[in-house]
Amino acid sequence: MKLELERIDLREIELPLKWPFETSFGRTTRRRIMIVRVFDKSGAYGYGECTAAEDPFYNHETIDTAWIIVTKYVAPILAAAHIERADQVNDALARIRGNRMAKGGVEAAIWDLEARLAEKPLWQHIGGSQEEIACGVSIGLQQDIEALLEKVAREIEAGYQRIKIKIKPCQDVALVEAVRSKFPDILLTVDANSAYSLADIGLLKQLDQYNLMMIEQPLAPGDLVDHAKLQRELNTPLCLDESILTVADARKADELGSCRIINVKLGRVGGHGEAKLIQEFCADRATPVWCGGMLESGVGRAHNIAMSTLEGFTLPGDVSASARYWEEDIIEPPVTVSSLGTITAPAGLGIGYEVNERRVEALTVRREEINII
Ligand code: OSB
Ligand code: MG
Repeated sequence: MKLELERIDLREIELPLKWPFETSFGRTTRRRIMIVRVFDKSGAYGYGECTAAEDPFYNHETIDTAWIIVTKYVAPILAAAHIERADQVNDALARIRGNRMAKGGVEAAIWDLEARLAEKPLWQHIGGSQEEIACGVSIGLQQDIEALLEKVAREIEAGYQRIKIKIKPCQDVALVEAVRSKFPDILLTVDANSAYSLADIGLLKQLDQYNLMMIEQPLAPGDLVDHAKLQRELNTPLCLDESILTVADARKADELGSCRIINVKLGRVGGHGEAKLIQEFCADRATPVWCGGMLESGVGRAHNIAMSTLEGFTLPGDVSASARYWEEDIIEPPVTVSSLGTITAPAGLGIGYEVNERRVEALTVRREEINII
């Protein structure tokens, strides 16, 4: 069945987080989220979420830059490309350099649309095979170590299979020491969000004694060479997040030895097409990948679940229950996690969750309709 794209309905919704989320680059208390709905001429539609944040601190994009890219470039380029299948979108949008979160929100919506037209769950439509996915949590920087230990205890109790804690200079070894001594056997990782440089190699080496599953993105996004130098000095595997935007980046990181694990974020890599290429490449190289998170609403979370069912996703991801983020999600039912720390891929068509359109309408602070002509 050929797609005939007609229009994009862009919305910005505001959604307060239940608890602030703090990383080495800043603190988020409420999300401004771009929800993308792409219609085709038959009236069918698909949903996507742009994972750009409010500020350009994780990467260069923001919801505001993404809004411009989608309205001014993505829509007309899709029109000119006469897209007939979702797997053509990634290549068609390659002319737009960077801005992968902007492109990825639309690309994901078109995959959902195509899955619904094919009357299939999205996860099957993109080629996923793991009906159950393994879940971990990402715990932000806390006020003090007691608060951190309490959070870790709560998430372990809930069943999550892997705990990741955020670190930054002066809040690193002591946090890991405290968590590891209280929880000697858990799968534990740390994420620095690029807060260190090679000058910190002595400090980063101290982390080797805590049996961490990985150290995520210690150095700057462009520092593949420095990550390789660091990896040679460490026993703990490095995992790259911010550094990996494309399958070409994954290949370079692999050739250089910059990491041993890759975090794939659907938005950061520009959508399901590129995510699939990265996990295929990594599966060939026996490099484990897992699904990262960007504090998504239910729409982005549902796409993350679908992506996580691809065969290369072998480690627990940062895909966790809606209730960890929101009083009330914008999808029904909300995403829940079993006591074994798993999510079952939904059986419904497309993303497999109903979008609560009344709630989306009530949360909308900006809206724009763009024709794909
Ligand atoms: O580095 O993985 C990250 C959130 C915002 C920006 C970057 C990151 C994160 C997270 C949260 O770690 C993951 C989640 O729970 O969605
Ligand atoms: Mg990260």
